Amino acid sequence: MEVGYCEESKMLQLTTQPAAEIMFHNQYAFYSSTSTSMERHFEDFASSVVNSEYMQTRGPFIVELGCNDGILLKHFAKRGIRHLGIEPSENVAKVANGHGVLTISDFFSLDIAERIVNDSGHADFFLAANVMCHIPNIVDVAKGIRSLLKPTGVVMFEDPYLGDVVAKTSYDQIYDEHVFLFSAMSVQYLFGLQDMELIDVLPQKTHGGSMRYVLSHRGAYPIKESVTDLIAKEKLQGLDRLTTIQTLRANVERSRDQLVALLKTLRSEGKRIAGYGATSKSTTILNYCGIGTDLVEYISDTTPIKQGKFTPGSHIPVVPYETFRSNPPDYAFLFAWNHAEEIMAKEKDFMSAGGKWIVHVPEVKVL
Ligand code: JHZ
Ligand code: SAH
Repeated sequence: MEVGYCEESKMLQLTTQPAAEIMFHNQYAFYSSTSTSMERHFEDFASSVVNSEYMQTRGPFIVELGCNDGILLKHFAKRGIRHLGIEPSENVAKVANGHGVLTISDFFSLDIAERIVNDSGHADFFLAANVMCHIPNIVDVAKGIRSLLKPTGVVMFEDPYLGDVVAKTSYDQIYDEHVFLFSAMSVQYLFGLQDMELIDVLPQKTHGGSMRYVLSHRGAYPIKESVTDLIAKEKLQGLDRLTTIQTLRANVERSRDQLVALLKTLRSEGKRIAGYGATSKSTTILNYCGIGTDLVEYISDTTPIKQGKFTPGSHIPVVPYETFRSNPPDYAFLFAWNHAEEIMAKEKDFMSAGGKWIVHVPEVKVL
């Protein structure tokens, strides 16, 4: 896996990516609704759309890209609001259907957008969470969004934010599925090519620091101060310069060395270490740092489809959560660090029995 940075578009991106069909299919391993805090987040997102200042009609049509198990769209379905999810991973789309969510099982593109316009008309809202950053032919997607959106329509999408990755050295946001790490500057550039513009930005706590981007056709709505403020902040942080990314690389290397040293020290003291959450992010940590079963005994995860399998490349067994309860390690490596609050709240027994946490973001340390 290799990362490149474009000084023209200000985009941080993978230079190669596996074919989409290898990653998104009928055995997709990530179900959005495995976290209660994410359930709450998407319920709030839905309410903010329903009560949005950009809502121009009593009968809106809402399209969502990558709706997964329906964590967001089910709130529109429940209210009887016309909606459509585009979700190529059939196993998760089926769960969404079970919640009354209407889906098309396909990869979004300009072609699909035109088909939706023919069949159902233009969209009032185009929503997406943690999926725009997954799609390499992003210019085609932006074209599709432009043709699908009503003249007064609004796009709201959120993804892990480059500013947070740089500030926290959270390099585990870089993995096969994440072809892009966006900033306000790169999003403005991308949609500017389609005569669209960024009208608001809303920082989110999810996934270790995300940004919600609000866009419309150029001139449809005033641009909020939040946009100019964030872009000024990004320039101060250096997100418009390769040198910042080179500093990130040095920080990543330091973080890796500290992490491996900590794990080795603990193991040499005879401590047992197990992972908590077989996240996509952990794939980068394990492979980049060269961590295998010599350091991490197992990884516990509540997702049935992940259990009984092995982590890609590093071959650490993924076990049911019950194993963590019945055979807890001395140290739990929090691979799902973005869910720390939720997890710490439910692991009081582990901690009161002397269990400790290893975290690597924003710094490698033991809690
Ligand atoms: P989590 C995935 O990334 C992949 P991941 C994807 N590419 C993406 O962009 C984001 O999601 C949105 C488990 N768990 O959210 C469930 C527990 O075991 O950090 C999940 O397997 N116990 C689409 O994988 C994993 O951890 C718990 O108490 O990095 C969390 O995955 C909780 C809360 C979770 O995303
Ligand atoms: N929105 C959910 C799911 C994110 S996971 C959340 O935030 O939790 C990313 C989802 O996007 C997966 O379900 C995947 O199947 C879907 N996806 C990937 N490429 C896509 C594409 N080109 N068009 C539509 N959906 C896509």
